[in-house]
Amino acid sequence: MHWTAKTVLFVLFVCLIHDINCAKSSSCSDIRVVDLSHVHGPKPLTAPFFPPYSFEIVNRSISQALGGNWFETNYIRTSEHSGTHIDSPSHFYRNKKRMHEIPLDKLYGPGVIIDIRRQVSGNVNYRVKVSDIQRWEATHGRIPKGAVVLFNSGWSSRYPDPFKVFNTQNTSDVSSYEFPSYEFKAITFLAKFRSVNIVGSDTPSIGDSPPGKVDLSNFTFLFQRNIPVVLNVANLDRLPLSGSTIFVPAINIYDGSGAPARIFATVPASKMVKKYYG
Ligand SMILES: *[C@@H]1O[C@H](CO)[C@@H](O)[C@H](O)[C@H]1NC(C)=O
Ligand SMILES: *[C@@H]1O[C@H](CO)[C@@H](O)[C@H](O)[C@H]1NC(C)=O
Ligand SMILES: CC(=O)N[C@H]1CO[C@H](CO)[C@@H](O)[C@@H]1O
Repeated sequence: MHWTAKTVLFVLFVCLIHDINCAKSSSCSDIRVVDLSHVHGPKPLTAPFFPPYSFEIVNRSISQALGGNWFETNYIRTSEHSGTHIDSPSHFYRNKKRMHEIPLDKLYGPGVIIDIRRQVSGNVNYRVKVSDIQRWEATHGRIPKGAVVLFNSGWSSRYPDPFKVFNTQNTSDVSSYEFPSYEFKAITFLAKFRSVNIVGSDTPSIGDSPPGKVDLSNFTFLFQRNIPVVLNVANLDRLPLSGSTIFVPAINIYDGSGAPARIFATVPASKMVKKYYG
């Protein structure tokens, strides 16, 4: 059978009605959306060695040139690596993918949330271990291919105060920073044995620097394999530990080494965390 114009129109009509009903009741697909990003500004957190953010109002008035209409435009200047953002593999690895080279199908995936809030309450320098990941798998099953793996250390409540987020008295001294991260073995486990799409956290970096030193070698292991990283992710306690889908819609910056991103998750209503939506 081949499709006549009438059949095609009928199918389009049915789809349209379906979409209208979904929009009205917001229950037909039973999907909730959770924002995983901090607002970008007025002072998006960034490391002191990046240029500061600026937001300039260009037009905010009636414009005679545009027919007497209200007209608003601004000019922003932002580090790619500020606020809730993605680091492209090129950020710390020569000749690896820049923003516009990351395929869109690598910028989303099943959400895997490793909850380390309890461990971190006793040790701000806690490092996610392979055993933390294995514990997740014992409950939720093997990490799905293409997953977005994020740890929740509770750190996002410190955002955007740089002294609290970097957890130091001297934000200019990068070697004094102390916050949770991943153990190297956990990173290699995810990159080599679980073919994840993205690794990240609610902290400003996932480097594993020993106290008083700067060592990014663990972090770069991901970039060497063209796995991007997302940082300063928000609201992870609103997600179930498994069952969400996480999207990283970052601006497709030509030659970019990263970009702020309105990261969000979709979650089946039945899996929403009860204390927020019960
Ligand atoms: C926007 O503001 C600039 C700077 O004040 C002005 O030169 C320009 O004419 C404005 N543009 C429009 C379309 O009104
Ligand atoms: C903060 O750290 C920077 C860089 O290490 C150093 O130059 C500066 O003296 C430090 N400031 C204080 C108050 O210790
Ligand atoms: C491969 C690699 O460079 N691993 C490093 C990860 O971080 C730890 C702690 O700093 C280092 O000891 C490893 O050499």
